[in-house]
Amino acid sequence: MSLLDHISTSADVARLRREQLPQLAAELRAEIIDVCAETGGHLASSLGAVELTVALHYVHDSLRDRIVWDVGHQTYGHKILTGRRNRMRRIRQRGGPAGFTTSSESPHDALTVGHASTSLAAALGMALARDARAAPYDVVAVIGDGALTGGMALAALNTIGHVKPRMTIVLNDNEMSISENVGALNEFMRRLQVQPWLRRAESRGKAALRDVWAPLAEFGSRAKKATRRFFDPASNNPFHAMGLRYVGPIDGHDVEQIAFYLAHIRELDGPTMLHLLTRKGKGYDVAEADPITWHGASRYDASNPVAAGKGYQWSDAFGDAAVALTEHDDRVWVITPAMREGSGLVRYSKAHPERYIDVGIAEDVAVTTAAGLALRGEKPIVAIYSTFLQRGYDQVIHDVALESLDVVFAIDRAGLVGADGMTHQGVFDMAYLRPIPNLSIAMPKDAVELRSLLKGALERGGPVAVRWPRGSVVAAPEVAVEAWPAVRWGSWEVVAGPGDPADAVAVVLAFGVTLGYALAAVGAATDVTVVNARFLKPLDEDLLARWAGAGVPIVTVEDHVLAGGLGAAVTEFLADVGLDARIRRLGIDDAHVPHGDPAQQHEELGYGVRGIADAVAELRGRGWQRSAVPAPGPAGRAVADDGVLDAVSASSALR
Ligand code: HTL
Ligand code: MG
Repeated sequence: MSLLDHISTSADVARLRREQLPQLAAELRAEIIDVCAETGGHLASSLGAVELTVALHYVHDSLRDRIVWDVGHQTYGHKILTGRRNRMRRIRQRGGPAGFTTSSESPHDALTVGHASTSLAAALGMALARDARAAPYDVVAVIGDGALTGGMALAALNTIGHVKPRMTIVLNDNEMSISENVGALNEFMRRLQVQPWLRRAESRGKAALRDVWAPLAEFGSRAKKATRRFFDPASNNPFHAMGLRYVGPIDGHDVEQIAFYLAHIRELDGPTMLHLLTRKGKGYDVAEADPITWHGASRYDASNPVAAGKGYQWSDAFGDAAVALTEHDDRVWVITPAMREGSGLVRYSKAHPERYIDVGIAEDVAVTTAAGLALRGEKPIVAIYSTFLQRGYDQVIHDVALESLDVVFAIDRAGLVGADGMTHQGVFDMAYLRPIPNLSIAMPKDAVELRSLLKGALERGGPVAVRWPRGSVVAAPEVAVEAWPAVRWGSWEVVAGPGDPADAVAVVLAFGVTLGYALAAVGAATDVTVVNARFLKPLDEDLLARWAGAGVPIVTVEDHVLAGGLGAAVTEFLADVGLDARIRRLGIDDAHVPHGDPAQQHEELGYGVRGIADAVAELRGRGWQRSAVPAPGPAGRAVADDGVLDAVSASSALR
């Protein structure tokens, strides 16, 4: 008999007998493997958290209590147990559930999240709110060992240990971030082994464990000595030093045992950390054997799982360029905040371990470490996703740009990212970087131009951001660094159509992904010019002034929010120099864009091939008509009830 068929909320789990929990865990695991086979997703992390998930729902009620998952990528089990089982076959796809906990998706999801290290501070806030209202619920934060490397998590622990609200912190420790976890705290946790006396009690059975617990939980004076050993297994336990009660480590795949501890901890005052040792990918051979590959899986055949090859990616183009540049100049370094695989740095980390550092999930540290290196004459490249650079923003301004230090920001996943959705969209970086003095921003059209821009950035000095999208690209031919063509800084290039404004009825300014769309939209037309506007800062002011001055209507196209992007930069420049150009700005208009297929979303948001063609037709046919702008939809709305892209109604097809 299937237990899972009868479960759609925590209360259904709580009705089970404790002995049934292992069966539920087994069913849940099988279901997660099936779901990910169809859709891909964060398989290994979710598998490692299966027993924890069942135990949490057995002890806690996710409608009443607040279970705050960090990152939220390990919650496929949680989603299946809380009424979303049927919809899971479309997880991370258009209209399906998000890949992370999302409070607008379900009342069982305490937090909308996707970036790491936020759970502890958010849970602290919830516990404070609860206590202020004397409300009767529990707050449980679940944080991975990787997420615990983030400064925000550590700073929140510092406050929690000081304020001491009643809360449970589950440390889900699988010794892995996406790649192997790093850091001194991580090394310390490896030294914390399951206590021998605890293991003995465990092997004598749950009853013995209960006997051990009873006096411990009471904190009676008689039990104090024994208690100390259990709660403070190493005299220098840093969690204890930070003011937390510490329990563990315990086996994170013994569901009954986890439930047992959770039930007792919720009765205790103050904050308690329960340390679980888990295995990433648990229960699925391929994922256990290679949790890095199966961290984020593409779809697979569940009976014969083989990881899908990805082909040559923009990240690979960057990694290859970085290796070559480091061989060319031994002052070049690469810093990653925990994204070795995603940023294309596996080869680099092996080729140049002495110039490579993974700082953990600590983007702020990545940026300021680069500043320190630059201050001593080195040439650091910070390899970072657009969405995660948001975590190092003050550091970019304050630590790098004020003194115009030689730091290159190698920004990956710029633009819509697809399945990761709303939390991971790389559509803000130009807007937040553009106001920073001394900093250049560029985006290449291909892998050859990527190399040239990186080389130019290092030679030129000062802070430079080079950004590129997620996805595949044609590899650049292997050529010595000396022979990589130089790009004149701040120059745009005409890639199709008339080179003389006198012969053009419109000019499309595009870059990155949208350049391909622009070329397709313009097609065989001989009177429309397409420009690779590869520098957002500095703009190619000469080119702009020439075309606008000749009265050629302009279309700008960007895979980015309109506020503060290319269209904004162009419009501001033209206004400042007194040129009154006809201009349409295509891009994302004031909306959070959920998960989906990026190419489809670009079309729906009005900056795909169709949107560009329409804008050009409009400009060449009837001239500039404000009335052609469609009525905007609800601004800033995110996911509609069915999760379908709501921003379409606010589409920027014509502007
Ligand atoms: N930086 C920030 C601020 N947030 C995220 N989410 C990342 C980078 C990328 N990232 C993940 S999952 C993950 C990283 C680095 C590893 C988390 O390790 P943890 O969990 O030990 O916490 P585990 O996978 O179960 O071992 C995603 O973007 C999904
Ligand atoms: Mg981990």
